Amino acid sequence: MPYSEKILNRSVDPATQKMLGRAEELDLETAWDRYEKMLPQCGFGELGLCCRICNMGPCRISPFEDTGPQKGICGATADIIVARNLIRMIAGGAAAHSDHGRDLAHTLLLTAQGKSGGYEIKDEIKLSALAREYRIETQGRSKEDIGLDLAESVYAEFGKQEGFVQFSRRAPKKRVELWKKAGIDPRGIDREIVEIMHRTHIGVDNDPVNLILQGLKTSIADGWGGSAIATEISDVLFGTPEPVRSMVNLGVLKHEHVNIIAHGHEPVLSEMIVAAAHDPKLVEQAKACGAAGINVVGMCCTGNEISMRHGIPIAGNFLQQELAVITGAVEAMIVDVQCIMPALGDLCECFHTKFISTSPKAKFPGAIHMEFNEEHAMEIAKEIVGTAVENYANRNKGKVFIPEDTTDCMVGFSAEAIVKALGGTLDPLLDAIKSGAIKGIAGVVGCNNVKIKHDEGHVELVKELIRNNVLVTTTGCNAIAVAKAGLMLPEASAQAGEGLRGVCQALGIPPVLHMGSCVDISRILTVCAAVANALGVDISDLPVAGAAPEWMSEKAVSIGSYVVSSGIFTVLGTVPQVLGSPLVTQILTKTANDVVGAAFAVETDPIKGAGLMIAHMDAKRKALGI
Ligand code: SF4
Ligand code: WCC
Ligand code: FE2
Repeated sequence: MPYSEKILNRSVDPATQKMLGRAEELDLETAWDRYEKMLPQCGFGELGLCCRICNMGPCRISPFEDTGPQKGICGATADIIVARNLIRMIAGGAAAHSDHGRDLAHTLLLTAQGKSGGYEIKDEIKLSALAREYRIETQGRSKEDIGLDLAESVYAEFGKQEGFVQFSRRAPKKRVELWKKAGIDPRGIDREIVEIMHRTHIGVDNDPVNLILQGLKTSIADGWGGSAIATEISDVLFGTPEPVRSMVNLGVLKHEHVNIIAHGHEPVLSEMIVAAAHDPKLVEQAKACGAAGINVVGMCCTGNEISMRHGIPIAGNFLQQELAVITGAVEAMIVDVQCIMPALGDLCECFHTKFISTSPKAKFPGAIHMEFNEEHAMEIAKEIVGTAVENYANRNKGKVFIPEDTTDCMVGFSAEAIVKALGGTLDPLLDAIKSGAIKGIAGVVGCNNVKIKHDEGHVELVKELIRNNVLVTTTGCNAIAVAKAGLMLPEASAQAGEGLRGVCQALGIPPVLHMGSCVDISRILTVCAAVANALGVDISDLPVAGAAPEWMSEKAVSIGSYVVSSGIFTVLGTVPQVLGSPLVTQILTKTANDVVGAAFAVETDPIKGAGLMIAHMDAKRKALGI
């Protein structure tokens, strides 16, 4: 079926195009329609020039000197307002990732105490490695005893008042010294987030540079702290990912099965849903209802988590969540936290789909709340799956429309798995970088955003990078976009430049390595730190670059900030709300180089964005003399 110009402009993904056509047929509204109704978006907001921090406001600064106020009622200038708004976004993002990490620490604590319902410590090698980092005794101790000490140690990172966050010491010495010198070495995770909220209260910190430095400090507490804890403790509890085959896109939903989508972020819930779906009684019950079985699939980062640990298929990325419901084939959309559209409530009411919220932190209009807790995890997971199974009888088969599209992919390249694929040491990778077979390493991450054609920014940028012999690592919704485009298969090395192709063929790996969910960007940092340490240089000396071609969330703002703070040049594909302050824009795109040895660039054209990254890598190679 040929699609309207409108649909073709919304997404490059064929399954998404089909579902947008279906949504039109059924007269159902999606995020794209709501975006169109929102236009024109507020110009003050777009520039970051609106302040509602106190009740004398809202205040807005005119971008043109002669046409309106240049100061808020308290006297705050555009620079102050933009800087405050920006770092409040960092606080939101860092809080989200770090709370995710905290939940994992909590689950490990309960598991070590024997109080959790169904979890166990799966990766003892990782447990011991982390214990060593914290100088926890491992000799002759049970995994539960070690786990208890580790849980208490990582838990303590959140409320720490002085000192430093342990995992940040994985960074090269030079990097840590630089953070200390700039005053941005975080003392504790929660402390830095709280300090942002304090400093941005009316009448506290009114120096844009000082504000931004606190933003960077907090973001480091996220990337090297909260996110790293989320990643590492997930590995301890659920296993460190290893390469596994999986499938992506809406075609993973099945006509004859009970379809359950696990959407959100934390593996604590989704791991149990996956396990519960194998329960023989529930499978039997599904069959008694006329279904062929139970089909659990993931969405957004939950999708990444269960896919890389179990090969569970991923239904789609952020902008596909509504479309999944519109297939009419979903018995339950189970959610925990983050990136879940409240629009799902009304939409699910147009179908038989049960929208099930599970976290005490995240309730939604139109959702049934089945609260999850770690103590009774398995029991509750079975109850949730049971609800989905019962709902199969309510599916209206005449209303089902599942696009056939699926793509195979290979996922699960943890840092450990990469080293393993390299034969046990980083040397083959270092040699390939030195010889120029691999020009550099890119981390391409982040969301979807209705402001940019869905998946196009992701796919085009990544294709251009691999064509130019850049090895790409990816997480989050970028990973899902790129997997849908078929780039996460060893065969995709045919699309890579000659050097990268040779390396991929020799190792049997794809040119784009799936490293996990958004918190797993900490894995990318770990790899960069290991490469820098092996070469005896700082991360900022390496031919590496980051990109977030379609970013939208506050988490992405925190991510971009810690990636730059770690010394990695980063290209943003959607324009951040900071252009109202030439000073803040200048700090982010130029001055940051003098402080942390890296900066941001904004480039909405993905090919040009890739070009900036490649030019950066060439310059770094030259400086290294390779
Ligand atoms: Fe206006 Fe200042 Fe209050 Fe912001 S803090 S709303 S700029 S008076
Ligand atoms: Ni991470 Fe962005 Fe996806 Fe949400 S799941 S939409 S923050 S990239
Ligand atoms: Fe995510």
